Amino acid sequence: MSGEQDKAGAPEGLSGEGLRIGIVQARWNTDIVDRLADGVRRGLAGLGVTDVVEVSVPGSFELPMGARILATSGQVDAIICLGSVIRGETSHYDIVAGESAAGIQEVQLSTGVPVAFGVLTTENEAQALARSEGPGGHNVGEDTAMVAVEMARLAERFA
Ligand code: DLZ
Repeated sequence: MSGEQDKAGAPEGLSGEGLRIGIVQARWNTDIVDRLADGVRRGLAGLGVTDVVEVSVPGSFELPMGARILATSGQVDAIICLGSVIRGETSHYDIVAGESAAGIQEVQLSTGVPVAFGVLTTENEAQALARSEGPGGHNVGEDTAMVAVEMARLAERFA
């Protein structure tokens, strides 16, 4: 089982000042996704990011397309995709979760714009709530803020 000790820590002195970060948010399970977005905003603010562009898409399946639109616009340094896919009674869960993850990876590799994966894929709502907590708690959105800033800085260094 994974715990806090498995999380990547922030590199020394990481700062997001001057970066523009895009957030693409799915509108399925909005109660959970809104909590993730709060975590992202907290994380970005803590790293000094003040320039944030926020858009939404219907569901997690559309996150890769939303990310591609932002990535190819040339207007953002990194993107964070947020969604919550909760297992139901059909195989839809696997399709939506798998396509979302594969599509997001494809967008960042093909465009060169970092895209952080902030999509919760859980068995139930309780698991999703436990990963989208308020200040001081576990919030995957907050983690992705650090990922987006770190990867934007890496891309910038070798541009
Ligand atoms: C259809 C669907 C289902 C069953 N479950 C979810 C989910 O748990 N989380 C989510 O973000 N989206 C879900 N969707 C919607 C798909 O992502 C997509 O929006 C539709 O299939 C239309 O393309």
